[in-house]
Amino acid sequence: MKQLQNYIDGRFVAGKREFPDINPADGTTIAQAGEANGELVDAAVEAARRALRGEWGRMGVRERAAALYRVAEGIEKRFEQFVAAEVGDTGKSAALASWLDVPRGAANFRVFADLIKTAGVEAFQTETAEGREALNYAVRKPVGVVGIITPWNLPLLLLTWKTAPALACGNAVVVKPSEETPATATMLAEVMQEAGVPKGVFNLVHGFGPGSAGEFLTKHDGVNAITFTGESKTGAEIMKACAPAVRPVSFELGGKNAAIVFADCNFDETVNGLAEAVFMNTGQVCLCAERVYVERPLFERLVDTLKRKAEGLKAGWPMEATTTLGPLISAKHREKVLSYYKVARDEGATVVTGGGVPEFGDARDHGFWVQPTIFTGLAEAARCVKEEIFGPVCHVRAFDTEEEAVAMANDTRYGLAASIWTTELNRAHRVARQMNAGITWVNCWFLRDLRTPFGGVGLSGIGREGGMHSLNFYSELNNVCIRT
Ligand code: NAD
Ligand code: 6OH
Repeated sequence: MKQLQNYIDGRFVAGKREFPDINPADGTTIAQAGEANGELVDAAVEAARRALRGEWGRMGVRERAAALYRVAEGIEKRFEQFVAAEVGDTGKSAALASWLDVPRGAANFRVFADLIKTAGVEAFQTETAEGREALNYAVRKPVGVVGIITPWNLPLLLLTWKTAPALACGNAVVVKPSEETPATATMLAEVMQEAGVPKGVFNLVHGFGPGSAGEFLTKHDGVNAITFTGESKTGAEIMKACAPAVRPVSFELGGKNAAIVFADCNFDETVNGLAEAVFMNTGQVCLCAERVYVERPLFERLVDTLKRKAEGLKAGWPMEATTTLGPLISAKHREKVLSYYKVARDEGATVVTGGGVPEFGDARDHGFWVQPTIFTGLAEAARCVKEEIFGPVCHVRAFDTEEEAVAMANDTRYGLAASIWTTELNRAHRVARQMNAGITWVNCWFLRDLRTPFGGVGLSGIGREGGMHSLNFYSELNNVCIRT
């Protein structure tokens, strides 16, 4: 059986205990990962601190950027292997991993290498009271050792989204991928080694959250900042762990995202967009729309067409070209999603389609599949309209006025992403500006430009990453003021 090891100080190191890496498509164990205990997390942090004092700490921007380009090339050279590893860990289709996860893994390194080479700093000329002048300019310095903790839904994409800018800024990192998806992170360590990234710059520890590598990392005195993507309640725990040392955090957390569909939308484009926004990656994208608000004249037609889209999804083996829907990540997550399917029915929902578990009559029956599901008829206060489910599911509700739609969309403690579907330009601008969200898409969804601010409000996160926002989190600015 394949062993997935930690990567510390440029060497692969076995864990102190092993845990299984399970394929969600059929429940089989595909590898064993070695959990890092406190001692190994200490070793990883110390290696990172040494790297900052060594060759890496002295390296100029151009040389650092060159290392990041080599990492991007290393991912691309092993493209098919990365796809297979991501597919094995998540059950997502090879088509999706080839289109989204793996290309973004490489793109993240290229984009931040480009950016760090061209990033300027602020400078101000200041007149003093006595008529002299001062020149102020900010010097960008690494924060130090950055702890990076990521979830299982887009494993390589999210790990590299944080690792690339952290390294671009000259930090050393200790990454802790989700225990559900250890494979592509381990391959990334191999790529780092092959790309000649100096030892200790990129360290990988495997394990869980509480009482394991995740918690050890967040509480470690040698870590200068934590960046985390995952559930809001985990974010709260990490914040507590970081509080005593006032360690800065950057959080990309959950969502309960709304889509607002106006009767003047381009119908076909809208339904195709919504089908992606609700069901992509089996609904396991923080940006997925779980609440769809539709202007009343379009309600029945939209529900009916979205239902046909849901029923047309092909829950298949990941490597089959026709597959458009994968399983959920784990038995535990399926229990959670199914419990929400039940809660919805108990709360009086109409089940338009789905609501259960598909039967295959083959090994997939041991995997963690659920049917894509659409509900209508719930009150806005219902749990399934308020709480993040993180599955292939949405609730659709009719609205009569723009004001009502905006009010319902914004009535959430989350605030990550919204989408608006309309062909009326003024309305698009007017409604977009009112969205209580970090990201608002108009007539599209999950269309990314990596230079843009990315993050959420409320329970959806703290801070923004993307472009200069990432560089600003992963660096400290030292303002130099010179009186001339
Ligand atoms: P999770 O919070 O359970 O786990 C995320 C990571 O945190 C894992 O690596 C886990 O081991 C670690 N962890 C758990 N408890 C910890 C602790 N006490 N201390 C330190 N580390 C700990 O999230 P998940 O189930 O892996 O992912 C799904 C969630 O992630 C959803 O809520 C989803 O919305 C959110 N998400 C958000 C974004 C975003 O950009 N906003 C992106 C992807 C996923
Ligand atoms: C959440 O599941 C998706 C997050 C996506 C990004 O962080 C990104 O940069 O596209």
